Amino acid sequence: MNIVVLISGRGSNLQSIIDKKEEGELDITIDAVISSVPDVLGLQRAKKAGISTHVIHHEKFTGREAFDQSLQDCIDQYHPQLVVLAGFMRVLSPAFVAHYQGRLINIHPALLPKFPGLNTHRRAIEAGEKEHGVSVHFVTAEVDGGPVIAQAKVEIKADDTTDTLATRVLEQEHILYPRVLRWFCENRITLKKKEVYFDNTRLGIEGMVIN
Ligand code: NHR
Ligand code: GAR
Repeated sequence: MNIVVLISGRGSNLQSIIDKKEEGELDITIDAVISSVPDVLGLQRAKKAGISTHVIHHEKFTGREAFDQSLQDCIDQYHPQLVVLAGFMRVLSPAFVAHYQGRLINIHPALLPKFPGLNTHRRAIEAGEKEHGVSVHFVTAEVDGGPVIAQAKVEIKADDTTDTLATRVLEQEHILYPRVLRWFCENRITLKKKEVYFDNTRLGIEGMVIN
């Protein structure tokens, strides 16, 4: 399976995918890594793994449409089967999302539909949640509102800070995203009428819960 990965920063999720591929546990080709921000660590990680990189710097565009069009043109030269958002920080326009319907996924650090958007760890602690975690979902026009494919859960401890919680969630992210990609490779995941199917069984709103 050919994928293109979109990033905006550190790229630790990208690294987890590269590592599983290099361990021979993930039968994918990463055609390219595209960053919306220049000079980020994720670009170095990609180059180190011999992957083509592009920077499409969002600040250089006057509107979201122009940025999204440039991103789409860059992606489409590779004809990927799946486009993978991994710490990608720009909201994508409805036209962009429609173009990749069923083949655009994101990893979001919360148990969706709880805590869409930013600063999820702080918000989960402040809300007094007992558990938190990470979701992989299909991207739709509604930000972090697309159908969930899978989740991993993390207990929130009384002494957790945003940082300690983020660290434990990130550990789960690095397990969950490669696993979901593997399911895609095995053709086990499909999107039909806004619902996710795993081996032809329709999943609930949590998707597959791996822990
Ligand atoms: N685009 C669409 N249409 N739908 C989704 O579900 C998307 C998306 C783009 C990105 C990732 C998401 C996350 O996992 C994602 C999902 C950035 C923002 C945001 O508000 C929100 C959600 C996500 C990513 N970004 C600000 C913006 O104005 C910029 C913030 C910044 O640059 O630091 O685009 O959390
Ligand atoms: C991850 O925690 C990811 O879930 C989150 O940002 C981090 C990126 O880390 N994504 C978002 O918040 C998307 N808006 P990484 O660059 O090291 O993979």
